[in-house]
Amino acid sequence: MSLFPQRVFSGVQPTGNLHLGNYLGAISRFVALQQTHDCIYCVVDLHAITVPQKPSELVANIREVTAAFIACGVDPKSHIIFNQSQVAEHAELAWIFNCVARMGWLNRMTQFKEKAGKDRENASVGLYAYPTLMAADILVYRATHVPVGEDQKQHLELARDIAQKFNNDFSESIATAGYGEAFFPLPEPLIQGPATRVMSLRDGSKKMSKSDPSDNSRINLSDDADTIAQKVRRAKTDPDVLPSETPGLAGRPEADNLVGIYAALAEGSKADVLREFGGANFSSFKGALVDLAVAKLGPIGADMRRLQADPGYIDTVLREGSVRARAIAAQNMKAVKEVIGFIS
Ligand code: AQP
Repeated sequence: MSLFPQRVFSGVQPTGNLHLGNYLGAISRFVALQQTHDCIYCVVDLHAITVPQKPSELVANIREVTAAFIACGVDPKSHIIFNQSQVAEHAELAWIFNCVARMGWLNRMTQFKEKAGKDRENASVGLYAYPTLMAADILVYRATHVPVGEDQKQHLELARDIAQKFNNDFSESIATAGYGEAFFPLPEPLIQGPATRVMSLRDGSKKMSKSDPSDNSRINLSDDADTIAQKVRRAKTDPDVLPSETPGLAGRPEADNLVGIYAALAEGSKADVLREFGGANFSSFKGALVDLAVAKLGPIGADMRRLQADPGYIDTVLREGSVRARAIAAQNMKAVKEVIGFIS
């Protein structure tokens, strides 16, 4: 049982093409957690520049993610929405964590291997060190819970390892400074629901991703009703009808993916969906999925467009959120410096 007050933190990169996977795996969970927790949601722009970004696109993408948070139902008054680069303590704590984390730990990170690919020598140092910045994002608020998609599980485990090592390395100093046995909580991943890993609509073995060159592989939150309908109707399937029970989805990745998407949008389970659609062919199931996706995502897209038309409002939300986030981060950073032995 953690002695730390419960606090939720999570982030989304402003790298364009925000999609259904980001919504179902992360942002829809952010919304739900507001009922039970204090939440801090961050547009992680420092993470975005680990790969090249065009400045004019980056600024638009930061506003797009902010608009998505608000349009999906995150309340910037009761909780905090801000962009990472306005709170310098993220980068400051990340440096300290670079000195706590071990090379061997980072060498095991599969996302770096996937993103750097064969051109590893040419990848930025930032892309390699991405997980230590992510640990700092969470721990600078001493957050206890982190809603993410399944692809972030390994990075969360690393954040826990870093927190644990910091607590061990500085245990005496932490106790002397009056923080008891541990300064940082071990943050828990919240990977929940039937769509924690939404797959590409074109290939059930690949994650739905912002950077997939095929726009038909994903449903973007900015897609209009016709585009959503077209993409769902063209989604890859197999020749069989839908099974009546979940074990029947084994070995059928595309069917499993579409059923998972339907379940998550309907806020039910895959078993519920198969009870209703077991025995149906894909063309009728896809028709129902189009109706549901348009009903759920249409209003979000429209609200995002309305919000993005007023960049002044979005920038104010981010600025005000940053002031509130910085107040928490600065206090924790001051304590970290004291524990380490810096003079401040
Ligand atoms: N396909 C997905 N299914 C479920 N959750 C997903 N997430 C991402 N893709 C899926 C979750 O969305 C949150 C924000 O992700 P991110 O913006 O930080 O970066 P990402 O994981 O790198 O997103 P992409 O779309 O996959 O981008 P690229 O193409 O650049 O690799 C996270 O909680 C993530 O788990």
